[in-house]
Amino acid sequence: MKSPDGSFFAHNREKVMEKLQGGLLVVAGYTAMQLTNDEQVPFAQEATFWYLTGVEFPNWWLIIDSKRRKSWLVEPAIDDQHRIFEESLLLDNAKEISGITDIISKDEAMSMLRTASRLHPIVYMVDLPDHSESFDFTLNPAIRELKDTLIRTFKTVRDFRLEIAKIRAIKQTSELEWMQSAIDLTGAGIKAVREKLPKYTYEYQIEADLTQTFRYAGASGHAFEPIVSSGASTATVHYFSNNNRLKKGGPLMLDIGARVNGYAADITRTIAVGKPTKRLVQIHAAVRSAQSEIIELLRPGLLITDYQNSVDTIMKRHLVDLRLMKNIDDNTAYRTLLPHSVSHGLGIDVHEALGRPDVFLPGMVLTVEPGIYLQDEKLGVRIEDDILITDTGHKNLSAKLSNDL
Ligand SMILES: [Mn+2]
Repeated sequence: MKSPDGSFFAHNREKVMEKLQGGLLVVAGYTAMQLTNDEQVPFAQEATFWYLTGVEFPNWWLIIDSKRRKSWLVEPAIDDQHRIFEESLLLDNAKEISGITDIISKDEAMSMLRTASRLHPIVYMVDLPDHSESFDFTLNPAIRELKDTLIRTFKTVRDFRLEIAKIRAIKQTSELEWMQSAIDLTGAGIKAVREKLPKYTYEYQIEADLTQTFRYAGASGHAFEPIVSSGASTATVHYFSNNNRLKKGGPLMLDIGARVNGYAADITRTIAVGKPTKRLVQIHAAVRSAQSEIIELLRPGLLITDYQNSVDTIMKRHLVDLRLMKNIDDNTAYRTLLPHSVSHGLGIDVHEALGRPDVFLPGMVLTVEPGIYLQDEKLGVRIEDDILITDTGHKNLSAKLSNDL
């Protein structure tokens, strides 16, 4: 399998250039963030910046001038102290990975942008994600800083994020290969856990084995904080402390994804620890059957709103059958029993934007992850697979992995 290389990133820039139609685009890579004292959070690059450059180091910029059909990488100013202490990207390596031969300094970039502003009253950038104001965390400052700089230099700054999301949403053959290997590795990790299940006492032992499986195989690691929840914690959608003792007869939920060649998998299985309780068997059967009904809906051309309505109908029918809802109009109960959405895009970002499409298109990859969460009974079940929309229907990329209890 080929790794992402200069020709892949150059191809992605070509697609962006076509959409820019003569326009100028500046993209910021993320900056490094503090973990504590002088420790740095493990660096993760902004997904679109990576998609267009392959650069996995902080504080770089990319400039694309589609009129001149040319790209520049802008290197960060790194002082001698940092150059000695920290790993940084060598210029030759930056050229090789990105396929961009012109690397300039921030000062050179600024003077180039000032000149360009006479020709281009509009500059495009990749702005912050949708609804970012409603996240209760601090966003990476790199994008805000670039935006402030561009506002001072150009007459108009426009967001190109939606256009790039539309490009990124349709996976190329090579991207699908990388996603499949992330999915296969994640599946292998979950399968190994299932086989070794009687040997585990604590959730963290399972997390440790999954990490070992991923890193040993050369994956960059977990694509997101791994969820290894058991017993009552399964009723929490995003539990991540992974410290509890496993309880016999109860559920074990693994919501896991390896990252391979830049691409994420995202798979959930709910497994019984020992002989399951009747209730667990019942809820698991309902979620599994609902999930397979939902997956069967997926095909190109299906309206997203129709899909969402069908998902709700299917889930509500199962919840009414289980007597967890009195009738299908009880939306308050529905949102408590299933508080998250059933699907999201998948790719470089674990929650990848699909570019707000009206219909599903061939090449899109999304998760299907219905769940039922019973707070009172301290029980949750979720099953999640990764689905590719094909020319004629869909393909479950994680179908090989058993979804038995
Ligand atoms: Mn997911």
